[in-house]
Amino acid sequence: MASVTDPAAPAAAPATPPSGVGQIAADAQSPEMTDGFHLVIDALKLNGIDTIFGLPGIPITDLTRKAQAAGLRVISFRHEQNAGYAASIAGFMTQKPGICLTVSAPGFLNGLTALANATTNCFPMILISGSSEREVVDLQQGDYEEMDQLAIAKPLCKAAFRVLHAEDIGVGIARAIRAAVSGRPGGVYLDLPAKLFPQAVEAEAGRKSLIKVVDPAPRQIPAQDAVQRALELLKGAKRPLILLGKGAAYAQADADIRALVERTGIPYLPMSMAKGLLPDTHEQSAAAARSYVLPAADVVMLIGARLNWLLSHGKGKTWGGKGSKDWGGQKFIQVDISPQEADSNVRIDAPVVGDIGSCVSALLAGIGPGWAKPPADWLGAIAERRNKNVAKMAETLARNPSPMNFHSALNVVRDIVKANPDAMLVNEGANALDFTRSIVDMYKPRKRLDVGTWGVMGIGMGFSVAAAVVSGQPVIAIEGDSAFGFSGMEVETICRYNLPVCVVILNNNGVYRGDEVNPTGGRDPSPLVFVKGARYEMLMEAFGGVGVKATTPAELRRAMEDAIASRRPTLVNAVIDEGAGTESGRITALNPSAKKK
Ligand code: ADP
Ligand code: TZD
Repeated sequence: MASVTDPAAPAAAPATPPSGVGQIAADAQSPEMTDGFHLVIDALKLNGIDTIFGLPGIPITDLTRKAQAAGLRVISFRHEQNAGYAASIAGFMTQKPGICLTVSAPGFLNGLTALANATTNCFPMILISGSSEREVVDLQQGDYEEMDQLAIAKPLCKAAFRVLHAEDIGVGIARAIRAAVSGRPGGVYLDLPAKLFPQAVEAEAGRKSLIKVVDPAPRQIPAQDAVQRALELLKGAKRPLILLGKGAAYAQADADIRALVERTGIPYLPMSMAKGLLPDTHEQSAAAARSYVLPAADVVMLIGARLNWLLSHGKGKTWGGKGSKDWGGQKFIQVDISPQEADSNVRIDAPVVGDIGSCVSALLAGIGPGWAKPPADWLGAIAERRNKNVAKMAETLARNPSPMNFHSALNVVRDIVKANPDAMLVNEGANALDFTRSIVDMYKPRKRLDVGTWGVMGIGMGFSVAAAVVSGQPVIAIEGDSAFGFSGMEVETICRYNLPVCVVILNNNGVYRGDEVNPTGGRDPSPLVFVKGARYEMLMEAFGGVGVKATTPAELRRAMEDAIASRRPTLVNAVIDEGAGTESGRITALNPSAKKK
């Protein structure tokens, strides 16, 4: 570090201020120096961070360059939102905070959606954004990309910090890491003003200022009486049910969760991103009998799942309640790291607060070999419905209509995933999401990544890039044509890094479906449709990848098999019936206009 200058350093700074900040190497005798750029990189590396997802520009261009030079993997995107989604899902997959790096104001705002989404989904992520000169921003004097980013980020994330002095970078990164991964994971904002980066610090002082975070996500052991209470409730149940959520997938307590399910013999339902925690073909899976088990169960154990809209708030008709808001009579056990989660929608009779690994192992300890399996009539009733529904689905999947529909296309995807259980599956859309979730079985934990708690469109290509980078496995992205459009430009990123991603667009020419018309007969198309016959595959070809148009299941199968075998970036434009699909997919009931009808 020979020629670092710090514009913030006073002209006549004393030779060696105690902090070591603001020093310029003058001659061979001068102490070795470092600066803000390097301290950020060193702090991340010290804490085991190996990848940054971002987009360069003032003031972080040099940070991306220097990070790559220092051996970090820097994945550079075409839009910050996609970099942010990539970081968040990397956090979900690894339990380490995913890092997204953005420029000031507009870049920051582009990344912020992903940060808020990460917080909502309990994914650990740190959005590091460069920002403009504080003095100018605070006086609102009109700086380049002026914005009070810290204030804007605060309500949308779990924690937000700003570092003004290079000597505080170590503390800033340590706090950000702890906030992201401890307790309920979430998004953290770290504001790094432009002036921070070139600040010079004596290298030795800099090194000493860094913190290697010890035990960033400390185990949280549940209270023994809480575990007992839960076990008693479970023991007395006639029709028990276990609900696994993505918190259970995140916890990486796979073997214990499987043991808990199998030793108790209790039927279970996986939430979308918990699919594969146990193989979807497991005989205790009640997924194919969901609408029967939710209202019929008497005791439900939630493990890392919230009773939010995705579970109809734990009440109403879904749960056997008489009216839309009535309690169905179930007793709930909730295993969660957040003590505030219990009673958020309905009464929780047995909250078990702690990390899922510790909670499940404590529950297992209380479940001896003499544990009685659930009553046979309950298991029999579920099996009967499951078998019936599975047979019905098999019939539908076996049909081969022309043009293709969701089922005949997804029947192919189902086979491909079965043959490649280590592949990652990314999924977004409305019908494309709902049908894939129910048709495509998952066999291993944390392989299915989707729109999550918000049902957000746009995660597709960002998640795909991260899934490939983090896992090294082939990635299959099943996309609605509308959903794909939100992040489609990242096919260039996929080609640039030569990632083994196979994007399949279930193309029905529009949002939900593609056959709506302008009721006035005017020239503008309906707000819900796109260009008919769009050649999405050519987008991938534009950047050197493989593009395939598939109009039959056989063509789709061949294209996907080739993509997996070759590991080449591939986009399959799977043309399906434009009349296939229902408005809003399976959540039509939430759509106010549909209700009015
Ligand atoms: P899903 O959408 O799959 O139902 P949610 O995102 O609603 O799942 O719920 C996940 C829950 O898991 C959150 O309430 C969160 O606090 C909890 N959680 C996340 N990680 C852990 C963990 N390691 N231990 C315990 N609970 C966790
Ligand atoms: N914008 C964002 C960020 N998230 C959203 N969820 C929506 C808009 C609304 N929306 C949905 O909820 S699904 C969807 C939109 C625009 C697209 C559905 O069309 P698709 O899938 O082509 O992706 P299907 O298979 O045709 O239903």
